[in-house]
Amino acid sequence: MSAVPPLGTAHRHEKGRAGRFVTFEGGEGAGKSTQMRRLQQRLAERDVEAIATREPGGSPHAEALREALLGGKAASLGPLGEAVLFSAARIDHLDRLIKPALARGAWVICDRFADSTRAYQGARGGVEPRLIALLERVALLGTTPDLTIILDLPPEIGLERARQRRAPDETADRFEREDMAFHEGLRQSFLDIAASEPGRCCVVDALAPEEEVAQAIWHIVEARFFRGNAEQKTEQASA
Ligand code: Z5A
Repeated sequence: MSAVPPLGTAHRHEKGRAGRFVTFEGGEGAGKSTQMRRLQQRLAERDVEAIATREPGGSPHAEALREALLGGKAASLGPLGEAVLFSAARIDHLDRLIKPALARGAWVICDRFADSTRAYQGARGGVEPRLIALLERVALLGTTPDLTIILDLPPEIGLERARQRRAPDETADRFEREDMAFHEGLRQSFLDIAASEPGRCCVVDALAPEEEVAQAIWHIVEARFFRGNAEQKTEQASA
């Protein structure tokens, strides 16, 4: 069997794909949803259509699986069973929302993606890396993120932020209920992923105030996707 390509290096600009695919990763309450909204707004100011979506979920079948996964009904399957369900949800999400949007030139900004399976079910859940890599390859079939922002902060702060945001009648989900050692390990797992794929992943300090985090993310996005265009246009104009 051939080696599984790491996420972010395989077929990044496959045929028919014109938009950009940006994913947000990190622990609970790191500010992913908040920063996705802000990025979407910055892109809109540049007349870029950006679709914000999430995992697990983002399409009707995947949202149904989300309920089972986060409600804890799927926990009895064990981490490998859960990884398979997260991947099944991902396939539907890719087919129904992500791939069509990218093909028509829209950007897709996604709250969690395959790195979460690597971190939660793989590194923390103990599913063998080669099985996680295989599931990833089958689910993604080459649709890999152009950029992954990893929001990093101490887990006790993220969990507290998530707790404060919860409505009074809402309970912590299956993963939020894990112990602090799990969440510490998770943070390290995301940092390890970033270190292993520096071309795709950028770590951003999520402890900073919201505005500062948004600025840091915008600098990364601008440098990666817009500065080249501006330079190209200047070169063309002066040629
Ligand atoms: N999971 C998995 O195991 N395997 C997989 O393959 C996938 C997922 C895809 C999805 O949970 C769960 O599924 C997740 C992993 C697992 N585990 N859990 N739990 P989710 O979608 O329900 O939740 P989440 O992804 O963990 O995100 P979150 O808790 O909703 O947080 P967030 O989106 O990162 O943060 P936020 O909502 O933007 O901000 C939280 C609060 O902090 C809010 O009140 C903000 O106003 C505040 N905030 C945000 N930024 C700041 C700053 N900079 N300073 C101060 N306060 C801030």
